Amino acid sequence: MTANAEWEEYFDHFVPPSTLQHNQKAVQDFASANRQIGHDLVLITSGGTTVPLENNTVRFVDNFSVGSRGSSSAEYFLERGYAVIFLHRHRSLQPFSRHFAKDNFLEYLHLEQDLDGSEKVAVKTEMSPKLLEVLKKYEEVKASGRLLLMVFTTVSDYLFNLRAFAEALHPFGPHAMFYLAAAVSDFYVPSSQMAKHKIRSSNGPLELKLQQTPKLLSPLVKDWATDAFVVSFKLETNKDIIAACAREALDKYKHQVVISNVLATRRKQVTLVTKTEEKMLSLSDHEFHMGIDVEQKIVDELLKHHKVFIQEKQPSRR
Ligand code: PAZ
Repeated sequence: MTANAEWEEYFDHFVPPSTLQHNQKAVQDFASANRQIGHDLVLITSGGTTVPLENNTVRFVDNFSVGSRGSSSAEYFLERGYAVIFLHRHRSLQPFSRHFAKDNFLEYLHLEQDLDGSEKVAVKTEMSPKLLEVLKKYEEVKASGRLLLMVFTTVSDYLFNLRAFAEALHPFGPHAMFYLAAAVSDFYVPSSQMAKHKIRSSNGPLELKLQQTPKLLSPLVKDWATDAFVVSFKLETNKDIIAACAREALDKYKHQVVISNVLATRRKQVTLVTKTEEKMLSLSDHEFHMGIDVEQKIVDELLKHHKVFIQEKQPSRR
């Protein structure tokens, strides 16, 4: 079966999200407005996908991804002047608010008495500097109109959105980057084979047979986003096979960059793989403890590649 036929069959199994057209238009408008004022574009995908087991979903298969990579990268792309479409798993980490995700926000606040004796909520003095720093950046980004948030939950919603957004970004050719950090399920249950209602435990043990999700890089590179700069991520748990897996993906799909990472060390070290080079990007222990994000290094390295890519695609504008 061709990649295209596989995809048509996949999409036939699912109902598109009701917001799809509206969201596609929002991406189109956002991208046009930002390109008009010279911003390059990046579509970041972030977080894990769910695979529902029932149409009225109570149970689903999930994965570990919390959206650290995507949300942190979004901040660095914004800092470097990009306009960011942040397609993320509902309730996963988001740029800026990620800095407080592990905290109980009530611990940032206390009660104060106004002059008239009434109570009001105020920020604790010791919490103020961190809040102020992040809030300032967040407000600036909001005012600049360079961040568009979009959500998904299930693997099929993710794929419908990705295809629609890739089509919306197609007119912007090499100025659009795809930064595919989401952990997308390789398996799914076709909706025709899903139970309509909550599966009853009284029926005994549950046997599941999941179908294989077609690889999205193939149609993305060949059909949906033919002129864009595409960066995929490859995660493995076995460090001995990661380099070969990343190279294999690049050879197979012929996109621009694979970023490989190993589950246990992903916060400190990744390898950026292109047709001609392999470059390890890592944090020293000191950098890690200072709270530096490896995503800063990833984004800075990618921007160099993206710049060259744009120049090569549009030599007359050099
Ligand atoms: O979301 P997170 O920060 O917890 O994890 C990031 C990641 C490991 C999901 C990402 O770096 C990645 O490798 N994504 C692609 C996974 C894959 O499909 O191989």
